Amino acid sequence: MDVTLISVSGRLACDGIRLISSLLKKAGHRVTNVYLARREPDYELHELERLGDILKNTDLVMMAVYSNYFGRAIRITDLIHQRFPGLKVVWGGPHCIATPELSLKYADAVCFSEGDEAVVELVNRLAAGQDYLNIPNMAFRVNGSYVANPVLPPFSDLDSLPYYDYGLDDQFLLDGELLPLTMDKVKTLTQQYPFYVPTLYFLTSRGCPHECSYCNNCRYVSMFGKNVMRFYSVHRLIAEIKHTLAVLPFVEFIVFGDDDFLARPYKQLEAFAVRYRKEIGLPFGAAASPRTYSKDKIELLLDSGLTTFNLGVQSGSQRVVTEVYNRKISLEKTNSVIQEIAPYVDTRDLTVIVDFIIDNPYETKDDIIQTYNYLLNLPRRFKPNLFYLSFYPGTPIYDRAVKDGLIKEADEGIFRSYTGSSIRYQKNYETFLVLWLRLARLHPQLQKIPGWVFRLLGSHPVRKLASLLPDSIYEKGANALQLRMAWEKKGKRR
Ligand code: B12
Repeated sequence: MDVTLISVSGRLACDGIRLISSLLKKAGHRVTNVYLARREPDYELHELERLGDILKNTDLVMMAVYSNYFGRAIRITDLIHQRFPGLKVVWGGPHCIATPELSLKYADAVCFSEGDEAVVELVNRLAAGQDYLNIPNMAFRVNGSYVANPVLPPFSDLDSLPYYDYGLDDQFLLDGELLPLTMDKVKTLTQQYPFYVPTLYFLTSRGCPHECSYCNNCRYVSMFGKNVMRFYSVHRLIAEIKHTLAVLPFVEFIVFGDDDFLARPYKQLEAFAVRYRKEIGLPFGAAASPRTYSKDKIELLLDSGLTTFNLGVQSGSQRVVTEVYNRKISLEKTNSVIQEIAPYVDTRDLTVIVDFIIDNPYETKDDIIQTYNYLLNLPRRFKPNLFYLSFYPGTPIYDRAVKDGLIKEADEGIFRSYTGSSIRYQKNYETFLVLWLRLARLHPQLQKIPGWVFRLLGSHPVRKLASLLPDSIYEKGANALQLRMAWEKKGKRR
């Protein structure tokens, strides 16, 4: 069958869609990949019409959808249905796992869990003209109603999967025109926030040991009771990284995108670290939580090229960490991890990025000031990363916000980018302070401001005085700081 795979994500994809492409090719189907890898400005109708050049020769369209690009997926799907009546559009990816029912309002079929087996089965059966409506992990509209088939157990034999498809054959980029993807373009598109060097995102496992209330992993927990950890073998990992680097020789940095890279048992991590250092040798970054962190694990990785380490803290308020985010981690434990890794910034030149979530309507001003104080007490050379809380469907915090009338279901506006947005819920002095402190920590000139100035700004009397001013001032101030950060990021890109 002739399949067109469209990724609507505003970044060049390095996720499941690459795997779907390889799986379909391995099963003997012809696959054309199209990336809509531009975040802004959004695609205009005349650009989307260009897809027609490919779609006129295709038998089936498959689209990978993140919630942030849900609106984009709807526009393309509607356009395809108008221009090519009868051409089926199948959706998959994180948004469909999050909310299959809503996705099926627009798509002809939806993959609501992992697609490794379901996608090949679906395309094979369509090609053979066989009935496909009972394929597990898939949902269909049957006589106008939503019908979801049973879900398969989590796919466990990761080593049996083909390598991700990074080839250039039949790969296109939509950007004004429909452009054949070239190595130069791939190189440019992989140099993005936050590293700005050609970066490969690579996943070594599936699953997550945590159940944070804001994360899509909760959907897997609700389907399976837990989000079972599964690992690629070390042998297989090294082989795939080598293969991918041979295809993308310009890559300078690898980010292991696993939700928690240190969830892998020590012995396996050790085998990986030894072989990685010897056979790959590129600097790499990884993320983990204080729960899986251990000194011996991090030292293994430091010896094999770890240069950037992301630690999720999320809030300086234990109440928010526990009650709002459902993270079973004490801030004392987090602090002890921070103290333990702090020396590596100097001794091993390690960049430590500490993640926090801001603009959460379930925080009080006192919670926010606890985050401010937490940030203030972080070792100076740690880099704070602030994410704006986004409510993704299928997560407990989304359900809570819908119930509390904070958001409307299916409203595209709620899926804001969590890396660069405007303040929506916490238009106050405390949030302004948090954003200001982040800028001060990252900006060389502002780093000279002594600690007592920040402590004074966060003190009770100053907060009391500040609360006399209207919130709109802090909203404008916070958004100006965000813009300033965005501007600096842009500067780095040049
Ligand atoms: C690595 C990663 C990134 C990397 C690379 C992402 C990329 N697009 O290449 C970076 C850091 C760049 C990133 C950025 C963002 N990410 Co991210 N990311 C992840 C992470 C940790 C792993 C993704 C992955 O590779 N998974 C493993 C693969 C195998 O799974 P998969 O992609 O879901 O594919 C399977 C199925 O979905 C299905 N499938 C996939 N595509 C298709 C297509 C069809 C047609 C079919 C039928 C099936 C199908 O089959 C696949 C195999 O089983 C996930 C969390 C997670 N554990 O999944 C978050 C996650 C996907 N990211 C998320 C988000 C929100 C973002 C951002 C929007 C954040 C922001 N800036 O605001 C950006 C957007 C990036 C973009 N593309 O524009 C959310 C998505 C939630 C949602 N409901 O959409 C997740 C789930 C984390 C969360 N918060 O819950 N991300």
